Amino acid sequence: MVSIAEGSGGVRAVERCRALGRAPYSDMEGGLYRGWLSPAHRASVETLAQWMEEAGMAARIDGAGNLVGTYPGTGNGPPLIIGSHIDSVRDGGFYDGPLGIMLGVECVAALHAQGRHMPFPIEVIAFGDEEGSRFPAAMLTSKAVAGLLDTVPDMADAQGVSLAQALGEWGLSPETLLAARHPGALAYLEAHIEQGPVLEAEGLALGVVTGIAAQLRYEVAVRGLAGHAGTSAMPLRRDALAGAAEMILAIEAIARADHSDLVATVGRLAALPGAANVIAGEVRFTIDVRAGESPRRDHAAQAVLAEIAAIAARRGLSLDHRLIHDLPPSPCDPALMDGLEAALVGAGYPARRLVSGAGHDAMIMAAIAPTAMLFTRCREGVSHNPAEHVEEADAQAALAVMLGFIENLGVS
Ligand code: HGY
Ligand code: MN
Ligand code: MN
Ligand code: MN
Repeated sequence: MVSIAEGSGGVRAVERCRALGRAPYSDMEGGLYRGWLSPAHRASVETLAQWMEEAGMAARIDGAGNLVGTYPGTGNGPPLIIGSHIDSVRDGGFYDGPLGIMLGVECVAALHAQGRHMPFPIEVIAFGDEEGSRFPAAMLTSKAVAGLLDTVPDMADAQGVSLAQALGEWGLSPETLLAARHPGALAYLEAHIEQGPVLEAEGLALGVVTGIAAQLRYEVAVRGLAGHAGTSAMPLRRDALAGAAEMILAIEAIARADHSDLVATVGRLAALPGAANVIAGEVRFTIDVRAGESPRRDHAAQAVLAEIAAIAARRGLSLDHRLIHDLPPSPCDPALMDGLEAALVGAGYPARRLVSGAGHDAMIMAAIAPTAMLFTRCREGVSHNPAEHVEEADAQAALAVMLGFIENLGVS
């Protein structure tokens, strides 16, 4: 049994998340932001590669800009992949993504410290794009690894930098992105902060994820008539921002009325031209709809689209929407869930299974491997926020359970 010194790897994993989170970034004044292929991503990967090599791994950048650490096994079969994402939302927290990567590195460091190798290789992958916070698509780098990308979307970031150009700055290209497909894995394990309040509310450090909710995400454009704020009589206006405001409240009302795990969010909005004395002629916003099953997700999305179209018609506005993200629910593997739960109970923690409302790279990696996810407690359920917080002791507990899981996998 791989034992870990008390208060070691888990504490270091949290400290390293904080260190990465505080490193100076050129992408954004103030809050933490690591966009895929940005200077901040590059700085993080260089640091992370050193930590991987200290843990006994060989580290390399794949064709998608992911950092892949490899630790050999006594056999050369398909590897256990332990991964999560290194990118962040804008003004995000330190742990969403990096915690799962650092704990993967600590698993290997514990094995390496004892000169141990499992019957299978272990790979730790830091995915470069899970959040979709730089380019208008998400999970592109785990999709590349899972072989789910047929073409590379022609898209640019908010500064007009194209994805092809950003790849080129790393010596990569759309061709290397498409070629980043992984040959296949024994299993995929992702440790992640829960990003919700359940474990904390029940006084639990850890939970085993049963599955990940289905997601739909749209970009919407509402167009009216820009006009003078002082001379345009109210009844004659076609105010795109007032219309968007009514739509956003309608979206919220539809989700609230469902009284289920259905959630709908408008997280990004831009009003154009954005001057105080000009009636907004155009508003662009996003809609994110999620539920545990696809039919309820789809039904709610259709209700939302119908309602905002009715509001646009009433107000003399035009409306366009574009689907930019569509993920079905992703169940975790029953045998791996049992293995994770056995390791949890074996380490002295109560078994608790829960669904993930947040999306994860595990949804994508399920295309090439059975998946398992381990949640750590999240203070006050706050995430996608600089106040996001993980306790070192919970990270230490997660590490002990992950090592137990790896042992179980090694003998299974
Ligand atoms: O949106 C999500 O659920 C994840 O944080 N990408
Ligand atoms: Mn995440
Ligand atoms: Mn996230
Ligand atoms: Mn994720």
